[in-house]
Amino acid sequence: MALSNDNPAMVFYDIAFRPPVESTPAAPNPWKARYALNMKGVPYKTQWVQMPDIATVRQKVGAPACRKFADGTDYYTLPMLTDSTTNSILGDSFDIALYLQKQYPDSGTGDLFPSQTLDFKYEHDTAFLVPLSEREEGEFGEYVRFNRSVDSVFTAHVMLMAPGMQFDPAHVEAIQAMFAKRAGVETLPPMEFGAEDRAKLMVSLRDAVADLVKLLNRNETGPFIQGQQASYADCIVGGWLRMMKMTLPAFEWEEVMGWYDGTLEKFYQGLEQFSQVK
Ligand SMILES: N[C@@H](CCC(=O)N[C@@H](CS)C(=O)NCC(=O)O)C(=O)O
Repeated sequence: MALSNDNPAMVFYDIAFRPPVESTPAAPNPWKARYALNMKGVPYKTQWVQMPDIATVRQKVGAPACRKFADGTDYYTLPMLTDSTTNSILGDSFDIALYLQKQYPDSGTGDLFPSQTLDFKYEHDTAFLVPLSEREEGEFGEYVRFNRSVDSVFTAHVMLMAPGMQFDPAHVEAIQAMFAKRAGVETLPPMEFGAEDRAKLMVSLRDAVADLVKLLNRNETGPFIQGQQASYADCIVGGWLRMMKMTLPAFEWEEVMGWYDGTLEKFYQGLEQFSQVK
């Protein structure tokens, strides 16, 4: 079939959650890439993948795993982007954004990696978790470090989000079996924990993002870190806020939106224009 707007050269692979899948994407790293694709305004279509199928789909496309489990075995993840015009396969959200910037330097909102100071640091013992975003710092070191810190702060509070992930009922058993196997147990214990523990974790997250909020407030001309100019740094934060929006109970999400005089709400609303699911 010839390439067209209905059959674009770029295919973006995201994790399928509860149907209708277009209304429920909840994974933060795919969201970072979706924001970047939409900022660039380039044609692409989404291929939805059930979690237990990610490894097979990546292997079929020829994308090596970009994460490892603690025992050293491959951990296949999404997002992934393929571009048939350049025969490219990108298997990591950061690589997708770099690729889009290289291929389409002036499209859409322009430079995804403008030079800027991203001085939010979060260090936490997340050794119990498999690292999400290990990579060489290279040319865009400021963005790499920022990605790592933002991933860490939200990952350290992921227990607020994990119980709210809603999978396709047709696949939920297979998904739970996969998680149990990873944890080395027969059956997963219930993930819910008490209201008091959740409330404590909410306070912990609110305090942990104080410096991130300062960064969001630094330029008063607009909702983004650089004011009116959106960049990949905004996609990184937006990806995690999206996950929270999709998984927290409504009253907790409202609370988050109200933190720090609504800074996070203003930021989140600013990103709405780049949130189309295509
Ligand atoms: N460094 C990778 C991390 C990707 C990643 O961890 N993706 C998660 C979703 S946010 C995933 O695919 N998880 C699948 C699983 O746990 O089976 C990236 O930035 O793309």
